[in-house]
Amino acid sequence: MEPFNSYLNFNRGEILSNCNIVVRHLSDMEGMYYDLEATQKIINEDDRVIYKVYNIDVPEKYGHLQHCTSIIYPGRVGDEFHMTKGHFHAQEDTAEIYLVLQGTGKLLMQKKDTEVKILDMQSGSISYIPPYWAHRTINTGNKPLIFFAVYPGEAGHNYGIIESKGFCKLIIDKDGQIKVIDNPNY
Ligand code: PAN
Ligand code: ZN
Repeated sequence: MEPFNSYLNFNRGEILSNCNIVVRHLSDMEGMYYDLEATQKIINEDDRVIYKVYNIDVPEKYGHLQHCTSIIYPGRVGDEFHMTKGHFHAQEDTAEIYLVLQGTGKLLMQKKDTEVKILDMQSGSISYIPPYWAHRTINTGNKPLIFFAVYPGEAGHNYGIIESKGFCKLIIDKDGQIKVIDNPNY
């Protein structure tokens, strides 16, 4: 394989070449926000885009490095802030690095024994997600949250555990304050 460049628009988070784009509407995340009524209402109204991922095309193999940007648009579903689905890596012993370019948010991580860690995300923050930690990103601000991620080629994504159980914590807007609460459905 030959070396190559890609180009990132720092303000918009878009990558202009060698890329595939994943667009997640709210309907792609049904059941992941705890307010099911608010979810259904929004899906019926405009099924808004919650986030996009610009993935640079690299072989999903040991030795390579996957890299991408994620853009989480600001907003809430009920009182829960816009967020990614969240996942474990299919190869659980693989880590990841997130570098925030713009916006503010939280990085919610959880191990299988339900130990939880939440890190702040802001422009310039570099978060290290060690092996074995599931991870979800939450936009708690009023601008897009844009971050660049790098992880091992073979990591893969396991969404199933999070799709069925969620995380044990939720991050919500309570009267204009960012609050971490227990997930009532966990
Ligand atoms: C990130 C995420 C991205 C979207 O690139 O894949 O932010 O989140 P979901 O994959 O949970 O929908 C990453 O952690 N890759 O491994
Ligand atoms: Zn990941």
